[in-house]
Amino acid sequence: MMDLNAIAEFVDDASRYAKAIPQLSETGKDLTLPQAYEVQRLSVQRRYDRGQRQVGVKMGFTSRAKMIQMGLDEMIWGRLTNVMLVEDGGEIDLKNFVHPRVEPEIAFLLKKPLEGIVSPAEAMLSVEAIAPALEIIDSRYENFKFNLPDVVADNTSTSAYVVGPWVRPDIDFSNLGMVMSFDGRAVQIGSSASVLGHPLRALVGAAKLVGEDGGRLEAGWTIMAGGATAAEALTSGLHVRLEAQNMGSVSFSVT
Ligand code: 0L1
Ligand code: MG
Repeated sequence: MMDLNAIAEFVDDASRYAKAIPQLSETGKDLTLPQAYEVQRLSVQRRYDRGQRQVGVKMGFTSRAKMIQMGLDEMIWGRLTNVMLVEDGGEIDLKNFVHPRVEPEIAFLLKKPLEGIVSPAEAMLSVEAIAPALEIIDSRYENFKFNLPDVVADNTSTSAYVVGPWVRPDIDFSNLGMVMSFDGRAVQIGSSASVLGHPLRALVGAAKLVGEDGGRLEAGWTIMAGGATAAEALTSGLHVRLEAQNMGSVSFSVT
């Protein structure tokens, strides 16, 4: 019998103390996907017990670019807590991370709860605003290597996120250019259409997957649609900026 509580403590400590751990699946802890989501729930519960609260959900592997980069092709989700939010223009400190990477995303702000099987049009009715966003992923596994249950147990690598100015969702955001730059040099260029053909489909997927888990997306939450391009490694001193067509920009620095 696998002790899921012990594994939850193991992955939570790795993230809390920014210490790389061996892949679960390589060290005799081969989880099923439902067990991996249970480990994620238990590990994030440890964060809640330390005073953090859930403020949203992030989707993973919603673009071909991300699937190819990590060699996995199933949509996954993780939990965002309040301490993960970095203010736009703010700083992150490398010492709080193992080997962070950054990827460009679209974020949704919900005004109404959303749950279960919904159409894109129904999902849209719950959206208060959209924003360009950057997710800082930091797999706790050595060499950023994992299989699907490993990454799910590790709260899908999420570690921090930055959200730009919220804009009304009545613009057509199905195919907007996204340019992520490091110190003014473009390092990834993509389109919001890389996210499942339309980022709204990531919100539909979030409602479905979280619903299957017995939960729902809450009003006031932020839903991250998933990386539109491959992620790029962060190093000290970088200034990272995402410019999203018709939406504005978002940035942060690394110290
Ligand atoms: O947005 C994403 O696709 C993040 C996936 C999380 C897993 C990872 O790439 O570490
Ligand atoms: Mg992401």
